[in-house]
Amino acid sequence: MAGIDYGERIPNNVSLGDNRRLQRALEEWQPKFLDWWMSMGPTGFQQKDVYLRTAVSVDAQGWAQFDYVRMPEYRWGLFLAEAEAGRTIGFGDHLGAPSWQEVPGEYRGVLRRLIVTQGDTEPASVEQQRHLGVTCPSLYDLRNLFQINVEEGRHLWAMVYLLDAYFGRDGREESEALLQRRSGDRDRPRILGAFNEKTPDWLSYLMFTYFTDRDGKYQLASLAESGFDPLSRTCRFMLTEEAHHLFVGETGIGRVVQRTCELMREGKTDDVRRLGGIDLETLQRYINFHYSVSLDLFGSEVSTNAANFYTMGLKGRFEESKKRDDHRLKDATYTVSELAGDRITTREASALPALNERLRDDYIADCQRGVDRWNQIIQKHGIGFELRLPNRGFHRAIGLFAEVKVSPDGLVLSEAAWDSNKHAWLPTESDQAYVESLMQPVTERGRFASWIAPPARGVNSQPIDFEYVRLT
Ligand code: BYC
Repeated sequence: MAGIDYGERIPNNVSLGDNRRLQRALEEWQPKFLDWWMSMGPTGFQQKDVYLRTAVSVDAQGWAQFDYVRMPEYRWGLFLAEAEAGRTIGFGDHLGAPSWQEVPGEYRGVLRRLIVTQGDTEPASVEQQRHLGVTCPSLYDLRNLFQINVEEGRHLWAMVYLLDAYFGRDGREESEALLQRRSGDRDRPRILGAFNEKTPDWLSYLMFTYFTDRDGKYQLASLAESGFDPLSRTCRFMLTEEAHHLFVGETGIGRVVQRTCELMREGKTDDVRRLGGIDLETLQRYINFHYSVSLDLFGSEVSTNAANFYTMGLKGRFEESKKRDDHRLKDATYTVSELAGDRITTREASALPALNERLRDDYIADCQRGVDRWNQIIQKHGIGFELRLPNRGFHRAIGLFAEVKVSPDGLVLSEAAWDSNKHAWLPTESDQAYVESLMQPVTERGRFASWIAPPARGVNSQPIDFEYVRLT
């Protein structure tokens, strides 16, 4: 990349053109990223023109430029939200001190671990989604998939920027390792559980963008509060992109619900599988699965790691600055779940180690809002069915509930009771086979697969039948 115009090739607002050390690190990393993108990124469409949004600056005009781009030529940029003059640390032991512009030496390892964990999820999701393009339900959906994929790639760049610019040699090693772990690989798995699950079909993908990307929103918002200013600014800009991913999930599942209801009404039947739709019971089982694996992403209910991240000033609460308390929480308490025999109860715990649970509570309330909107669609069709979030203890692998079996209604069950009921609560092999059978590509402009309604509007004021991906 010697002699290149960095502003053109790698749009940025981090003065990349003046930073030789960072240039050298990226010169080494960028070709490896491209190799990873070509071998682990979207299969089959790398040479197609896709109508994509590219961020070329952080202001209102520059952050969302739309044009046809081939994905390997996407300009992955490095952006931080504008600096806030005089920003101070908003919580923990360093409350009120100037925010750090360099890595605080005593917290170096912990901070690096947080950044690596965040960074690891980004390429993981691209790997999980790489085979979806060939079974797209429409050109509109195909384009949205690729938009998300390139932006997850950019979010990886964002974390690699922090590692390369602020952590020296060990940061560069971590940047490489981010390209070496693989989702679902037995020997080199991705760090967090949900990112090693398969995303084999478009229903799973829409659920993932609703539930798992929403964990991203809450984790990024907590990191955006960080006393380490470059992390805060990076995450603030990432959140602007994240909104589109959540939109794809919420409207996507809403469109599936809409289509199912239309088929139920038109066919005067609950058996929409006969008509090429996805029945509401199957949707409920997919919700149960994706919601529960996403709840695990918040970690244990009581976690000294979480307390330390906060006390050190590295990771705050969701909307920390809007909260009216002492922002230190040494004497505060918070309600967490507890197992009392076969019942789930609550108890007051110290607030600091309960921070994961608090963030999970914020997340749960947000998840419920979308479910309510899907239920409104069902109600409008006069159908007596309600989608629900299962109890937080259902199907968990991390924390208090990992050791027990809990029904969607929150009853602690024997292994036998769980085994005889789980097929009613989680996607079965036959559900998966049915959903897979629906995954036939629809690539004609303006047409949509049988199981999903068209969106209310197109991308960037384009019509719904716009050629979002040029396949010829
Ligand atoms: N799977 O004290 P604990 C996104 C580990 S998503 C596997 O309970 P802690 C995106 C944990 O690492 C947002 N392991 O948890 C979405 C720890 O291991 P060590 C990603 C897990 O540390 C869609 C041990 O268990 N960002 O952006 O308080 C598409 C004890 O853990 C899991 C972040 O997560 C799990 N689910 O909290 C694309 C933010 N849970 O350290 C992108 C950064 C826990 O003892 N990460 N463990 O070896 C964090 O803040 C924290 O690491 C966690 C865990 C909240 C994840």
